[in-house]
Amino acid sequence: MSQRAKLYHLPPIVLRKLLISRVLAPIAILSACSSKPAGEQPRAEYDETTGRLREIVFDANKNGKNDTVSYMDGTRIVRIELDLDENGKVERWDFYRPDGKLDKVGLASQNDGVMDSQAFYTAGGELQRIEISTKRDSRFDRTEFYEKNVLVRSQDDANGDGRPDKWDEYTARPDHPPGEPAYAITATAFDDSGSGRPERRFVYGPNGSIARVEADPDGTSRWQVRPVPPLTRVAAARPRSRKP
Ligand SMILES: [Ca+2]
Ligand SMILES: [Ca+2]
Ligand SMILES: [Ca+2]
Repeated sequence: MSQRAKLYHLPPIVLRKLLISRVLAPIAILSACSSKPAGEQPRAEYDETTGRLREIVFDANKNGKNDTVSYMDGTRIVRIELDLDENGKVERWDFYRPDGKLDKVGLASQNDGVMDSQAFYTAGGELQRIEISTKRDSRFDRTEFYEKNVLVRSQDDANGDGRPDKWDEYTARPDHPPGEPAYAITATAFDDSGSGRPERRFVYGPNGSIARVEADPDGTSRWQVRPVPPLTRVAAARPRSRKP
């Protein structure tokens, strides 16, 4: 699992219980008490016209300073924004579906309020894919696909035209040495002509060597083997470790 995937696989903060036990209940208690405990208190805001609960601000890490905002539609959680290091910049967004299940999690890799990746989950809570804005410009130009929380393939829009033009396939390395990625790239395909589909493919052998070069110029998905170039090691064949 990549470092980024590990981050996303952190259990989403379960704020439904938290909101009830540590936020909504304390708000009700505090409103009935004359003496208040030290530190910032949870705060609820309501829509002026409908009276519906709209926002709850509270102290998730319990250090006396509010750090988290839960945007609400009545009792339903719509989105939670976390600034757990309290630098004034959100570093994580949890988005919820109308049925209450987690939809996606956004992260700011530089803890600056700029969401540069977002992870999507199945209805069962399994990581499905991560979209990454490699230039941090709100365009998500790389997508990683996961099965059972393992990276299996990815696609990149290297030339920025909105369509993928590079595709990688991966295999798990369950016995990877410490500090090395838990996966290795097994093949890389490129769209050379702008057709929007893979046309040339490198299939890698052990240690990143090129086992064969294939071409599919006609888009028939029948890959034809091409001569292997004399230098059989390429930098692109090495497994990459993406730091979030
Ligand atoms: Ca806090
Ligand atoms: Ca922060
Ligand atoms: Ca492209």
